[in-house]
Amino acid sequence: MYNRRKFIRDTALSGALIAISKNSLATSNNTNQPIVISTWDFGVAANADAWKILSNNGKALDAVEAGVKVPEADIKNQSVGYGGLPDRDGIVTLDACIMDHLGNCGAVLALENIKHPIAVARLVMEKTPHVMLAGDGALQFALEQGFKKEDLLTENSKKAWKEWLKTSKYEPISNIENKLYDKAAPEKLPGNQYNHDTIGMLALDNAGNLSGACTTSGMAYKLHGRIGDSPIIGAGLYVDNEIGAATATGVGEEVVRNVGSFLVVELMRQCYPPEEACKEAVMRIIKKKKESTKNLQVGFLALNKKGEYGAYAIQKGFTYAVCDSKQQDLVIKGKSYY
Ligand code: SD4
Repeated sequence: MYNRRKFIRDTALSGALIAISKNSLATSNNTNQPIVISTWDFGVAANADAWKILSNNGKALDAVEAGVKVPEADIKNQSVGYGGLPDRDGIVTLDACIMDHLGNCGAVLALENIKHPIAVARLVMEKTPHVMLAGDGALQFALEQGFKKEDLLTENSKKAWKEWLKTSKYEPISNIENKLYDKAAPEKLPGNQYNHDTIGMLALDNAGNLSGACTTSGMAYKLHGRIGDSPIIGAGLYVDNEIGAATATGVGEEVVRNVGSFLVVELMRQCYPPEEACKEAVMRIIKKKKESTKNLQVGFLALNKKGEYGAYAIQKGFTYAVCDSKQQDLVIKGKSYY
């Protein structure tokens, strides 16, 4: 556990030194300027669209919505939005949520046939007195708001699902990123292995406000109706404009059990630097699950009010993308427990 007293003492004695030390526990854009970070390598393209807004003095909320729409619309991305892998019944169901600097939030759960669940989540936040809409109700709301019904199951995803049906073995192999990271070709992986990667995005704008968004097709071949952490405020995403923001990726059940993103933000409130906050949240999972975490992946990503960021995952291979005025396409390998 990061020692708070030590942190305060160190900060008081040598704040400047800590900032430049190799052992510094926070990575920072060091300017308090706008910044956007997001999960995985595909976050680079998403950040680029978010950055168009942030760099024009736009709002973090608009930036994160625009940013995560990129993977949502990407037919090649089989874990978010259009083209996402379906559930065991061959149905693509999408989870998404969004949260702003005022603590407003909106979410859609198990939404079908709408390409941009994040945009619907934002309207739930802005146009209803509710936070979450699920299933048919979410679809009905989306249609009323003018969204078009579309078939989201692409030929590739249908093929992968049919392949999976041959064994129907549901076994999320959660350290799959290791294998991808080791350059295994994703198309060679059996259908049930290439099964997760959510985009979680956190942004700080010129006005010093934070927002976040998280969107996914969830675990591939899940039971119909299964909801992960991604649309659950506090689990897949949390923003507190006084402190910072956090998002999660990986096996959603473990993130929900530990209210992961809220925990990360609360740890930052206790002066944990972002990476240490993410690490402590990962350790909570590891302490409870012990041996069974060997095949489990959960990663957290955090950004604090000062623009400092960090990440930590159970398995190696978790990457995240960072974009600010100095660099637009930086990908960082997150640290990990194993
Ligand atoms: C879920 N957390 O539905 C999502 C999946 C994911 O990286 O993040 N994969 O449980």
